[in-house]
Formats: sequence, structure tokens, C-alpha cells
Amino acid sequence: MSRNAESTAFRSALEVIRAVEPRVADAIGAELTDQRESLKLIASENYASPATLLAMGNWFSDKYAEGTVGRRFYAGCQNVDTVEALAAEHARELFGAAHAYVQPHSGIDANLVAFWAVLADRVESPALKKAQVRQVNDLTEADWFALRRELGNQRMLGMSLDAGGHLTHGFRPNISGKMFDQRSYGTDPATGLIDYDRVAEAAREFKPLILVGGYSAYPRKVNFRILREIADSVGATFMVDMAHFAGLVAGKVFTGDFDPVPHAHIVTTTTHKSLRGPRGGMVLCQPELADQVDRGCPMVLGGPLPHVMAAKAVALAEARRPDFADYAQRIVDNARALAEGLLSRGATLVTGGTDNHLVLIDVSGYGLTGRQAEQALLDSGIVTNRNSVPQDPNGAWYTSGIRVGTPALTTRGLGTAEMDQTAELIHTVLTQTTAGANADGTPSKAKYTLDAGLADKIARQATDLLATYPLYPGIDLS
Ligand code: DSN
Repeated sequence: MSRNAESTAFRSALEVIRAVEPRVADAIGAELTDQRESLKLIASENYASPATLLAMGNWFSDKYAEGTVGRRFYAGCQNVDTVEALAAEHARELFGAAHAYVQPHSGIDANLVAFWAVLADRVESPALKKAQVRQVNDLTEADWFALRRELGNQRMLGMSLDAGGHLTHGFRPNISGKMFDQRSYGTDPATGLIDYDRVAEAAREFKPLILVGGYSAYPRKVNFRILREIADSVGATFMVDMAHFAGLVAGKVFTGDFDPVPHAHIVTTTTHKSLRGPRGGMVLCQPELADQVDRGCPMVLGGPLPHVMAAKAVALAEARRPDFADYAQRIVDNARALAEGLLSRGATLVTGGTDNHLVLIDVSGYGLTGRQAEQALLDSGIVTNRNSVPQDPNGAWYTSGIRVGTPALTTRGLGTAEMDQTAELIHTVLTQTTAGANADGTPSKAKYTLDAGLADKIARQATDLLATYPLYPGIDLS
């Protein structure tokens, strides 16, 4: 691929946009500059390839395609069928999955599709069976009442939010917490690790319909074989949300007990995190759930996004190339180097380290809340996000943690030596930041002081660190 082609493509696109609304063209250009200049350590972000980005910006966006490949509610979907079938085929081959559904617009959507599929498959309700075979009009008011009561009384067991679980795994601020009676399993307070015996005990007591594995802020591998055994022991369906680590599964860094696909009945993911595709979601499942999963649209989802499915096909094709495995291994090597760099400088890390793509720093050791640390790092050109730590005394808004992840910087080409330098920058900012006070003298969880000169110096050092690894080297918008 000639670099010139990439520059021409994006320059031309911006010229066309600029003729209609120049402020949008300016914002798109400014976003590239900002991303090029900042040290992006948000564990859930990445940089999709130019081919993936370009596959999204076209007339596929104009097409309605409710239904599935070859069975649409709209005419004229032959080209959508092509890209959807390609994306699903790449996903099945890449992950060794029996079935792939590539329509979900996001991770939340993918999880809702999965929840519905499990409910429809598992809830023993005559009313539900009638509804499923399109006898909806035969249902009486009493049927509907019974149906809603049965669906609304199902149980889910997932990882607790402050141990690193995700909001969509049954927590009250999310619709999943309103749909399900939820209970959580946490981590061992001494080690920060999942205690599988306690998960088994919780499953025996609670008897969930769905056992959920997966996380967004747990820095370790999860043994999915053991979780499947626990699910089987109580008759639960085992679902894994691998949104964060899908790239590590695709790149064969997580194999055997740590690859969820052979163990789970149903696996959900986003496509834009470590997997490095377009913003979107996906469901993989065992054959017995495929029919229900394929009802995702219009049961749960709005019309599919064909332009995004085209980009998923491109990104999944990229993930099947041999160099993707090298990228995936480098993500983990980099996270380990970052963790070691932080630990050697005195930082406290949840679980004492990492074996995936992320590191969770407990910033209370620096006398800061997560919110103060996040903002001080941002002032210094380092983009992270605050995150709860287990049993966090500061709650989910202020938090006591900073989550950092390596997929984006790994895509850019930074290696373990640069991770050590990154650890030095983070540690310097955190040691030089002091917590502030409210007007009445009480400690503030948001205010902080950091010398502006030091923040600028760190930001320059971050930019210098990135200079050798230009982002999108083939794209010159000047
Ligand atoms: N927002 C994603 C993350 O940052 O982990 C999960 O939804």
C-alpha cells in the first residue's frame, strides 16, 4: 500500500467535508493532531488501520438491512450480505467459533443480544414459547403477565464492579441490573485475584441462570475452564465478555484454559479495543444459541450498520494475519514492562502486576484520588482513566485507581524500553501532584496542585517519546 494513497484518501475526504461544514473537517484534523501528540494509555482504546477507517466512510451507511444474511426485511441487501458474511466468516475462523453475529453496534448491545438469547433459550415459559413461534396475538393478558414475571426473575452472577467487572454484567445503573437479579463475585482481598472456590460457593448459593466471566479492569488472566465447570455444576449458562482482551485471544496469547471461546456457551466482545477494529460489537456462540442470537435485530438492536460491518470484515481479516500475533504478544510484554517500571519506582499495583494488557495503579499511595491523578496526568499529556480499585473507599466517581493499558501504544510501535520511560513520566507526575482542599479546609477529592512548568516539561517528554513512532505515518494532511 502506498503511503501516498492513504494521504490522498484522507485529504480528499476532508476537502469534501470542508466544502459543507469546515468546522467538522477542522475537528477531524485536530483529533488526529491530538492523538498523535498524546501518550494514549486508555486500556480500551486503540488505533484502527487506515483500511478499517476508510471502510466505514461510504454509502453502506445509507442502507437498511434488518434481518440476517439472505433473510432481510428490506430489498437490495446483496452487498450488505457480502460484507456481513465475510465479517462473520473471518470471526469464526479467527476465534474458532461455531457461530458469529457481527451486527451489534457496541459492547452493551452485544451483551443485550446475548442476554436475550439465553433468556429465550433457557426460561421455561409456555408464554415465551408462543411468543417465539410468532403466536404473539394468541397471548392473553395473563400470559403476558406471566412472561414478564418469569423473564424479570432470572439471576445473573458476574464479577463485581470494583473488582474489575463491567457495568453491563448486571449492575443497577445499567439496564442489565434492572433485567436481572444480580449477585457478584469479587476478588481475594489479600491478593486481588479471583478466588474460584468463592465463585463456586456463590454459584451454589445463588443458582444463577447466567454466570458471566470477563472484565474491564482486572489485570490478570482468567481461567475459563474452571468458570465453565462452576457454571455446569449449577446448570448455568456460561457467558464471557471478552471485550477488553479479544485481541489477546485473536493473537493466541490467551490459549487453553484462558481462551473463553471453547469453554463458554456464548462470548461477547467489542471490536475496537485490543482487537483494533471499528467501534462496534460482536457475539460468538455455540450452535444451540445461534438462532436466538441471530434474532438480535430487530429484537434488541436497531438496523445493522453495514459500513461498520464492512470495517469489521477488514479488521478481522487483518487480525488473521501472522503479524497480529506478534502485536498481541507485544501488548502483554509492554504491559509487564510498564508494571515493572511502576513497581520499581514504588507504585502500588492491584494484584502486584499484570498478565494481560492493563495495569491498575492504586494512587492512594501517592495521596491522591483517581480523579486528581487522571487530571494531573492529562495536564502532562498522558491520557488515562480513573478506575475503582477493590473495596474502593472513594466510590466509582472519584475512585482510588488509574487504569493504564498498552494496546494503543503497542500499535504505534513503542516497546518495553519506552514503557519504562512511560512509567517514569507517570511516577513523576503522581509524586509531584498534591491533593487540594475545599474552601472550608476539608480535603478535596477533585482539586490538586501540579506545577504547570513541570506538567509542560512532562508533556514535551511524552511527545519526544512518541516522535520516533509516528501515528498513521502514511497520512499527511498538510
Ligand atoms: N468503556 C469501556 C472501557 O473503558 O473499559 C468498557 O465499556
